[in-house]
Amino acid sequence: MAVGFCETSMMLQLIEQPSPEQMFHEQYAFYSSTSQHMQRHFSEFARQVLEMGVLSKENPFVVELGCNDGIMLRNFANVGIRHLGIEPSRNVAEVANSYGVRTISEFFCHQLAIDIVSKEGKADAFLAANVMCHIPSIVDVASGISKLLKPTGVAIFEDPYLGDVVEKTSYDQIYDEHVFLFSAHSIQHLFRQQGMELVDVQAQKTHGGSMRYVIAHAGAYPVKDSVNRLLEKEKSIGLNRVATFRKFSQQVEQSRTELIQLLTGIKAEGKRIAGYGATSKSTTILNYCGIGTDLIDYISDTTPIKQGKFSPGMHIPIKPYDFFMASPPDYAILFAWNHAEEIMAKERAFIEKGGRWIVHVPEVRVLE
Ligand code: JHZ
Repeated sequence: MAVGFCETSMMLQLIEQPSPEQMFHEQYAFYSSTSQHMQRHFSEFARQVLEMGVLSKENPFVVELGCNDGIMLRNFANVGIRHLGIEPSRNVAEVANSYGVRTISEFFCHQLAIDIVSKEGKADAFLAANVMCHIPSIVDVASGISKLLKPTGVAIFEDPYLGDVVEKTSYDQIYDEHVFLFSAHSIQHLFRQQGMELVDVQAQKTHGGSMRYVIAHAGAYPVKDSVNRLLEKEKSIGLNRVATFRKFSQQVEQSRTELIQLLTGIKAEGKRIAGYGATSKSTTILNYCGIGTDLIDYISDTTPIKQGKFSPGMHIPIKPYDFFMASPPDYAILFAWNHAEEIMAKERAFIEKGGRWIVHVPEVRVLE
């Protein structure tokens, strides 16, 4: 796995990626609703969309790309708003349908947008969260969005933000599914090609630092100051220059050295280390740092479909949460660091029994 940066599109992206069909299928392992915090985040997201005043009074229509188990669209379905979820991973799409979220299992593209418009009309809002950065054919998707939206419609999506990744050296956001890491610069460039404009940006705390982008047909809405402020900030930290990412790669190497030293030292004292959260992100950490069962005994995860399996590449066993409770390690490395607040709140007993947390973002350390 390797990344490249283009100074024209200002996009940081994977050079190669598995095909979407290899990643998004009927055994997709990530269910968005496993986090209580994310459930609250998406009901708040939906509330904000409802209050923005962009939905038509008559028969509004909201489309969400990659709706997963319906964590966001549920909030529209519950108040009787016409909606459509588009989710290629069939198992999670079935869960969404079971919650009354009308979902089709397809990959979104320009042609699908045309088909939806011909059957259901144009949409008032197009939503996506942690989805757009997964799609290699992003230009085709942007073109589909421009076809799908009404003249007054808006696209609102959020993804892990490149600025946070660079600032926190959270290189674990780079993995097979994350073909892009977006910035305001790259999003503005992408949508201008479709006659659309970035009109607002809102920083989010989720997933270790995300950005919500609001896009509309050019001229439909004024561009908010937030956009220019963020573009200026990105220039000042160099998110539009390749030199920034050369420096970033050195920070990533340094982080790897420190993590291996820390884990090796702990292990040499005869202590047990387990991973907490078999995240996609941890796949990058484990493989890039070469961390296997010599250092980490097992990884605890609450997702049933992951349990009894092994981490990709390094083959560390994934155990159910009960196992962590029954056999707590001396140290737990927080692979789901983006859920730290939620996890720390429920794991007080682990600390009280002498357990300690290891984190690797924004710096490698044992938490005091
Ligand atoms: P989490 C996935 O990435 C994949 P991951 C995807 N590509 C993406 O973009 C983001 O999500 C949105 C478990 N867990 O959210 C559940 C516990 O065991 O960091 C999950 O397997 N106990 C779509 O995998 C994992 O950790 C807990 O208390 O990097 C968290 O995965 C909690 C809160 C989670 O995303």
